Order: sequence, then C-alpha cells, then structure tokens
Amino acid sequence: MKVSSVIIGYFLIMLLMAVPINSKKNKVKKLQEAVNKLKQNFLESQDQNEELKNNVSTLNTDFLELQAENEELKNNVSAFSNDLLVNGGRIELLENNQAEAECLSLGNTYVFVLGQCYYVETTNLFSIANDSIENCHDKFGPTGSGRLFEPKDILTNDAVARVVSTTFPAFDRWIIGVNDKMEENVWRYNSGGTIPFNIPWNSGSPSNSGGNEDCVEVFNDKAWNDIPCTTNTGNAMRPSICENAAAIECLSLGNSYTYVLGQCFYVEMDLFNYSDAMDNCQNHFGLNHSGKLFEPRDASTNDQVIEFAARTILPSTNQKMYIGMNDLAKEGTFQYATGGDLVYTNWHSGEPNNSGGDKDCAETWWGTKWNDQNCDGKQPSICEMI
Ligand SMILES: [Ca+2]
Ligand SMILES: [Ca+2]
Ligand SMILES: [Ca+2]
Ligand SMILES: [Ca+2]
Repeated sequence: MKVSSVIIGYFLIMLLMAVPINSKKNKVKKLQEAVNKLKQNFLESQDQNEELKNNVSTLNTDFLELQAENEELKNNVSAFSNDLLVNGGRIELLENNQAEAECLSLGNTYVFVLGQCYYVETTNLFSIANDSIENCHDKFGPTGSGRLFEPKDILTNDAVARVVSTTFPAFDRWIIGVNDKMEENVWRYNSGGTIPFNIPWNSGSPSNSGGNEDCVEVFNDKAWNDIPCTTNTGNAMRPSICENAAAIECLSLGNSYTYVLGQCFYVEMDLFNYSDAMDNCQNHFGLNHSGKLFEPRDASTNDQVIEFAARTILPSTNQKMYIGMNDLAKEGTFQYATGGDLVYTNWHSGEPNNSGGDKDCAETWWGTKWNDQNCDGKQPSICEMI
C-alpha cells in the first residue's frame, strides 16, 4: 500500500510539474508564432514599400508624360491659332476679291483700291466742281449713294490718286469732294466733317485765287489744289472721282458687316430667339438707319451674304442663323418677316416640313440653303440695313 501510494504520489507530482512545462511551451510557441507573424508583416510591408516606390516611379513617369502632352497640346493650340490667322487672312482676301469682282463688273471706268470701289469720270469733264457732284449720284446704282471722292486718310488719298492716274494716264488732275465753302480755308468733306490729316497741298496752294477757290482737285502726284466751285472763267475741264458712300458707311461699321450688291448686311454672333433677333437687327446700322432680319430676294445676294456670315462666325460651327422669313401668320405659307410673299426661295430639299408641328421661322442651314425651325431656339442671325 505504501509503495503504491508513493508511486501514485510520484505520478501526481510529475503531473503537477508537467502542467506548467506544457504551459511554458505553449507560451514560447505563441511568441514564436507572433514573431513569425511580425516577420511576415515586415516582409509584406517591405513588399508594399517596394510597390509604393514603383507606384511613385510610375507616377513620376506619368507626370512627365503628361507634361510632354501638355507641351504638345500647347504647341497644337499655337499652331491652330496660326492656322486661324492664316485663314483669317485668306477670308479677308476672299471678301476683297468678291468686292473687287463686283466693282470691276460695273464697267471699265471703275477701279478698286484698298477695299473700295471708285468710279472715274473721264467722259463728262467739268470746269465747275459743283457740276461733278450730281454726276456721281447714280454711279453705284439707283440708290444714289455715289458722291465725290472724300479721302478719309492720306494712305487712301495717295493710293486712289496713284491708281486712277496710272489707269487713266491722259489726265493729271481729278475733282474730289472737299471744300471750304462754309469758312475760308477751313477744309471739310462735302458730306461734312473737317479733314483729319495734314492736307498735302500743292506748292502755292491753297491760294483762293480770285477769292472764289472753294473746291479741291487732287493731282496725279497726290497733292491738292483749291479750284473754283461756281465759276468757269478760264478754268480747265477736269475729270472727277466718285465713291460709294453707302459701301463706305457700311464697312466702317465693323468686321461683321459686308456690302453686297448695293446693300449692307450684319452678322449677329450673339444668340437670340427669332423675336429678339428681329428687334436686335434694328440697332446695328448706325444712327441714320434701321435694320431687319435678312430677307433674301435673289440667289446671288442670298449666297454671298450667307457665305460671308458662315465665314464670319468661324471657328464656331453653329452655322444655323435666323433669316427674315416665317409662316407665323398662316401655317405653310412663308412670308418675309416685314411682310410680302417670297419672290425667291432656296429651301433645302424636303423643307419646310413643319416637323413636330411647330417650325415657323426660317434659318440658314446646309450651306446657303434654308430650313424651317421653331422660333424659340437661341442662335446667330443675319441682319440687313433698311
Ligand atoms: Ca477758298
Ligand atoms: Ca488754287
Ligand atoms: Ca410652320
Ligand atoms: Ca424643318
């Protein structure tokens, strides 16, 4: 009994001792595991760090590439701007060519100088400057917008004198539209306003010879001389130069204006609905004229004006512009906005179609063709002077 109880006691002791040993072993194992995990985390962190480094490096590369792209875009924009300038120049040339062709088509007594058309009177010679004034009236059409040449600046004076003298070399002096009738030696244009540049008087001029030299001629060397307006005693017979006051007035209003076949047109690039576009046209032709939406009455004017408008609103591609026709009064019957049946039409095929049942206002589209559109949309428009 005693031995067995000793043995049992021994086992008990061993058992008691074994528990803490196992517990220690577990702790060590757990520590080991924790260390392993830390190691693993460290390695993972290292990996992540490596990955981040790579990302940063990629970002740097991306950034450099973006910078390069940005630079390239800048260059493209600059090249595009240059293209626009070049095209702008071409467009101006084109306008000029059309105006010149229109001018020269009037006859061989017309010359085109610095964007303007001049009539040179070499058949009816005048000794009295006043007689030449009336002669100019109808030289640019029945509107009577012709007047004696009023050089607006010295450049125009010199260029016109040179071109006219070389085109008609049989003459060396030309009556122009300048006088000092109101006040002796205060020189004004016939249409009003004093001369805004230093007058290139010929040597000895103005002399007011005989007390009655109140009109002006320009010599072929571009210098001016005062001549009589109202007496012809021993006075030379002179040719004269006429200009188109309406064209000059129109083009002086700005770059969005064109003068086509005796009429002045304005391209409104701001966006208006049809009704506001009609109102807006009234206020764009100076103090002495009103305006209305463009009412095309012949193919030549229609095409030239719409093509000018399309070029004017470049680089915008919105080339749908209101023009002055609608069927607001009677569905299906288009009339001019200021009244009257159409005397000419240029509808695109299938138009006007009143699509959706609410298309009552005319617009340009597809080049010089027309389309019926609703009247509420805001878009550019074309105006004509009245
Ligand atoms: Ca005088
Ligand atoms: Ca004189
Ligand atoms: Ca309609
Ligand atoms: Ca339509």
